[in-house]
Amino acid sequence: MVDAPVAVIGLGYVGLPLALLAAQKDYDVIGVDADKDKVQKINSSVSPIHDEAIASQLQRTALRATTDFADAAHARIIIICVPTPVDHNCSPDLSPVKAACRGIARFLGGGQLVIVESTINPGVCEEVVLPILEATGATCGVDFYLAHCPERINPGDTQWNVGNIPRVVGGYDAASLDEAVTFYESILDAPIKPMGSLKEAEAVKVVENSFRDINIAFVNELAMSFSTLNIDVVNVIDGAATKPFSFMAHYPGAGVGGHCIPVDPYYLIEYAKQNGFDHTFLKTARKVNRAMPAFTVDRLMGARAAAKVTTPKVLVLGLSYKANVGDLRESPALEIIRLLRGKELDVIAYDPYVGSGDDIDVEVSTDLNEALSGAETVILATAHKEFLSLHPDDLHKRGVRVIVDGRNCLDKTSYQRSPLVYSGIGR
Ligand code: SAJ
Repeated sequence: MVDAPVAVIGLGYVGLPLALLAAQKDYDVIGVDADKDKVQKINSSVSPIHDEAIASQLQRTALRATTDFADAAHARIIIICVPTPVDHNCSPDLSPVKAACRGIARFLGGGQLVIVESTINPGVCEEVVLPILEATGATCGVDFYLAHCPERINPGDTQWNVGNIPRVVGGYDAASLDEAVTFYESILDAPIKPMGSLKEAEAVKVVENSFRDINIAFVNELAMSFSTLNIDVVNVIDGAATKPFSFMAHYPGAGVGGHCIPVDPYYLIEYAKQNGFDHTFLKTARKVNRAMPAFTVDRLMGARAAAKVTTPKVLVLGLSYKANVGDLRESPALEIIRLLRGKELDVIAYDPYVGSGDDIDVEVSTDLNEALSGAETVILATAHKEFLSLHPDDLHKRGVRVIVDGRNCLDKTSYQRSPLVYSGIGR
């Protein structure tokens, strides 16, 4: 057993894999989470998330979970992995991070290393985290150390995982940086890049996700433009991607969801604004991506008119924000449903990873064939692997007359040869 007990605060898609990995590397690990059902599941070796690897590791881990911060008082290394969402005004919400800091502040003073993994904008460690941690009299750099190592978990990714993803680390001071790099070197099989400051490490994550958001916005704008020019944007992107350098393919779709990409740019936008800079480009990209659900619904209304469909029922295939995961956060499908209802249409949904119990106010069918038989109009909003083999003849037999391929993941040619009216996003 490594002589440095670890406490992981927040046992979600970031904290739980990290806690399991540290425990696997012979650290004495306790996880703290506010959700007692999640804690109870973990202590019963049941995975609280759809993840086979997590479920398997839980069968053979010494990790313990608790809802009580006091159970983590003995920890030498404390890692904060709580969510950093935005509120309905797209303003950063640091309340989970603040609550986690308040939970651990009273134990500081024995030279602990506090690491923040949650995605935060530059300045949060020094201007938000530090004051809370020092509020009980402890002094950073003397009584405890502080570092930031932004999480890079990619849900659903079978190649990159918490153990092999390269990381960056920033420290409050040299000792904090050194302690954090040493810890991550002891659990990761991946390069670790020390950054020059906490702010540089904070900036890395919001920059890498803003990079993704603006690139998706670029192809989404192309999709809207090429729809009027009758050019297949997917073929054009694939053509551009044959260039072996200086091009990175992204693809248009029904919108940008999840806990990272549509959220992280706002953390930078807001902090820069507070310091006198207006990120017009980042804001424009966000505006383009947020317009995609409406663009998708417009494609649907045009296709219905072309097919002279007047029946009100619409089937939405896919509710989660990303293919082959069951995560509804910021999912474009939910905005699409809201817009469809605004047009007096009746919506039913089917998602193999989401059930009616997932706190969602739409009728969710449990059977794909049954769902397909009930609607003349279909929108594919998430490219789950179960949908990729849908054949137009099968849909036509079930009475489907219109399909909008919101992720351009179906075989356009076969659909265009069928009696169905097919519409993609930019093709
Ligand atoms: N999307 C597009 N077009 C694209 C790529 C994505 O419309 O070309 C949409 C997706 O449908 C989804 C949203 O954007 O609604 C986000 O998709 P994502 O693939 O970026 O998935 P996330 O949100 O899980 O992003 C994570 C991020 N990882 C971390 O923040 C640690 C992100 O940095 C990764 O780049 C991303 O995974 C990834 O590459 O898969």
